[in-house]
Amino acid sequence: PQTIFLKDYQVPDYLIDRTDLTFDLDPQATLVKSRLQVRRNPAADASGDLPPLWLDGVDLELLSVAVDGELLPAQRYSEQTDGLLLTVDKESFVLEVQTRIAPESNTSLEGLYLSNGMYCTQCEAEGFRKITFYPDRPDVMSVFTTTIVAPATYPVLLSNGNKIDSGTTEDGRLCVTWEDPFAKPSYLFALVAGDLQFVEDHFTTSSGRKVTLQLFTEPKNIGKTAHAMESLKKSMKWDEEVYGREYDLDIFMIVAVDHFNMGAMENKGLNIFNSACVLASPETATDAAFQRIEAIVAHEYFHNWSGNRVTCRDWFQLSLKEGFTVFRDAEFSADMNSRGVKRIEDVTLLRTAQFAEDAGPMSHPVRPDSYMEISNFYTLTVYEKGAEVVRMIHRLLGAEAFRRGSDLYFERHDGCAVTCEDFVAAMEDANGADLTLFRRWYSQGGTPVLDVEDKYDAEAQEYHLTIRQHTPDTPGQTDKQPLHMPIAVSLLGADGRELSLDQEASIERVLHLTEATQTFTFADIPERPLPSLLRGFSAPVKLRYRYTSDQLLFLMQYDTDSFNRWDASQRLAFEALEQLQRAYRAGGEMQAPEALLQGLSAVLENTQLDPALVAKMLTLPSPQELAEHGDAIDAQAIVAARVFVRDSIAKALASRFLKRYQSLDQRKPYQPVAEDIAERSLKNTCLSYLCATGSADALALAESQFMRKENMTDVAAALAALIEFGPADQAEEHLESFYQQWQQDTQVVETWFGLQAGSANYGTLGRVRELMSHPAFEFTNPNKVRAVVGGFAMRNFAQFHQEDGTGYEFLAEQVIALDKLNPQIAARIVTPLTRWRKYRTLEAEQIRSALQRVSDSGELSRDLYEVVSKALE
Ligand code: B3K
Ligand code: ZN
Repeated sequence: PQTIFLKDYQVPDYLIDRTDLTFDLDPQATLVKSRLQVRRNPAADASGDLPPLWLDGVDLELLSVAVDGELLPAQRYSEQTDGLLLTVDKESFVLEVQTRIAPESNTSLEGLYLSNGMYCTQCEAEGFRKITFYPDRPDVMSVFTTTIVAPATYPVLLSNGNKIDSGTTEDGRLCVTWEDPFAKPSYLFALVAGDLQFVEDHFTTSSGRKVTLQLFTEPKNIGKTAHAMESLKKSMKWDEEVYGREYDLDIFMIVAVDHFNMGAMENKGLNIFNSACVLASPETATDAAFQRIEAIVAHEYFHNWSGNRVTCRDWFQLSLKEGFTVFRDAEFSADMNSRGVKRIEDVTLLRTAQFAEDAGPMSHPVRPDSYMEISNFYTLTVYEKGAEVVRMIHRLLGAEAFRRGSDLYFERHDGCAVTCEDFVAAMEDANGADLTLFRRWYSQGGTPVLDVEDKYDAEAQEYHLTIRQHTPDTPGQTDKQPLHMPIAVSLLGADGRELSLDQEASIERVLHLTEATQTFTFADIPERPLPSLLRGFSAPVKLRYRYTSDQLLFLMQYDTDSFNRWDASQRLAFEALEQLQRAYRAGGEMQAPEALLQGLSAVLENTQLDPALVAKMLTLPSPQELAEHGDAIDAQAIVAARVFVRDSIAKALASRFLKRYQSLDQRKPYQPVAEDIAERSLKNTCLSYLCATGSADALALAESQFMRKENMTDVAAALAALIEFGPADQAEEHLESFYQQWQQDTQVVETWFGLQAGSANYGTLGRVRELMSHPAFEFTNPNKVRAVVGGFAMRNFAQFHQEDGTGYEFLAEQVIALDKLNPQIAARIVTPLTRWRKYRTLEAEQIRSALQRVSDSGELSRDLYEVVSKALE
């Protein structure tokens, strides 16, 4: 496969002013007629003859090509494996192309495909070329009309924009035409056809436009739509209030689809969602699912401006829309729920998975320089680190200035396809700011490491902080430059209060770090302070400062920044876990982590603290996060150390866990609101620790909670505890009864699969293989593959890393099989095998050889080839 470089970007030779599509739907032979108004791009190089017109096209059967109504003779075009090349003899013309496609055979879930008999599309990034021949690139923006013809068994026929016509053909088929007045790139095109039901609501925008909101599902799921609809209305309101962004069409539709490669897609006016990311009811969905739905509905809605009205010039700029939109949805979720807890969750993901990506073979900057397959670059770096980059701009400029910048960005570039540079320039121009150095965040990859030292000068009453930054080499990038970043700092006095830092008595200062080494001085500091550094995780870095255990305990007790308060608990836990890993490897005795136990005990007693924050502080870093921290990883040592610490906490704090569990077990009607979610999260954290002791009383509590069936959050938490810590025969019974109750519900069955495959105790390789032959398992459904194969390989560290290496072999086998059906999913799920260099020799060799087996298995898709070849390099 070819590598594509950002430096080779050229503007398109031709533009498409109008795109008229007609679909005659059939599972094996859908006829697609396209009529394109083509025009020479005035911005393209005008010297010489008219260049040929290139149209991307993959897996299409070409039926005919006509220009201005005349069928084109074969010598005027040539069909190639990935497109069509036409000779051109005029500046503008109408091109008509007819193709045939087979949605039923499309298992890649890209382009037009069938999910449970429903037609749907996924075009981002390059799926439209599987529908018809087209300049399938985001800088070609066109006004679309779409006509859909289908048998009467598909009463719902949807596409982008407004419905302008509907009727019946002579032979009794249904026919509907949609028109989208906003010019858009092909990746935002969507079509849905099925026997669907919908719920409807309305939203009136700030300027008085009444927007119809519709959410479509298969009939069996219609009762699970309320939460997404509420989330949509909240998002619409929030985007008006916080960003001044109004919705721009008369209708906004969401469709739930069971077979989907990712979470959802922001197609103009017609968002398509993975069912798991939109459907919820208290009986079937956990709190985490409710919150995820709210966030994803918001994310896709926010794309209407940050993505659709202003889109990307090319796919290297993907973070322009994704980083910004993730930042927007994170702020929305923070406003709707607990801000501190949301930040902790996001940073945990970043530290666990994005840092690992940054340190792995696929490492790339927020704006990559090259790719083989763009689908592989919908990454944590582009999304989450990209959002951190936007967050830093927000921090450096301040909220008001940031808003001025975003206003200018939307105004300047409305209707255009632009670059990350344009975004930064708007932020600068609106504020007279200078982000010259800051731009390096877009081009330089890797996770910066900050080393902080401090000095207190009692005589001068001055406190000095010296920060040294360096970013390690990453594939293809060495000798990194210093980055510009905001470091938010407070200084705590001996009484635990923040010291005043200036005349206005500010308690926090944002330092602008721009150099490799820089010293910051705080004047009028009357005592030696304890620094609270990088508050709110103000930059996506690894910060090292030699805190003593006592200092961390102090921060856990007094820091008013909830992120740093939590982070202090994590630092203590890391220290303990790392020490215990060393003891395990040396065959020495494991000592209970006294400081951590002391800190957690105080936290658990503190009823003033947000219970969700307490739950987070009680949660140990995951094995995956511990692995990211280490090198020459010994997987068994990680597992052993973590189990030891968990059991030490469970034993030492058992009576406190019980007290807290009982006080929180209030049996109120379920509501997915922040306060209740917080209580349930602490209650279930307590339950899990209680059960970890293996005591019969504790397991009885879990059993009773499981039997009461009050809501899925409590049921799933109880079931997880029972299968992790309870006797095997009882676990089997509970799993069986759970399945019997919920077998008709796809989302719950996915939860059930995931619970088992991800269980350290229960999810053995043998069990995982059994799950894969369960009648409810479907290899062509990404959610089920993610639940079972992903649950095992990505969330079940203990079993996946069994010493005989069979876990790795199993994953290789699944990846090879998946690649034939769905390359995008294969290329994602192979990730754990690509990290082999991080492990000590034994595991590294086993993992590498599994990866080699994938590489040797025959011709790989471009997606999988890119990931595997880079990992073996
Ligand atoms: N923009 C889509 C992602 C498409 C991924 C294509 N492989 C969802 C989102 O970020 O909102
Ligand atoms: Zn997005």
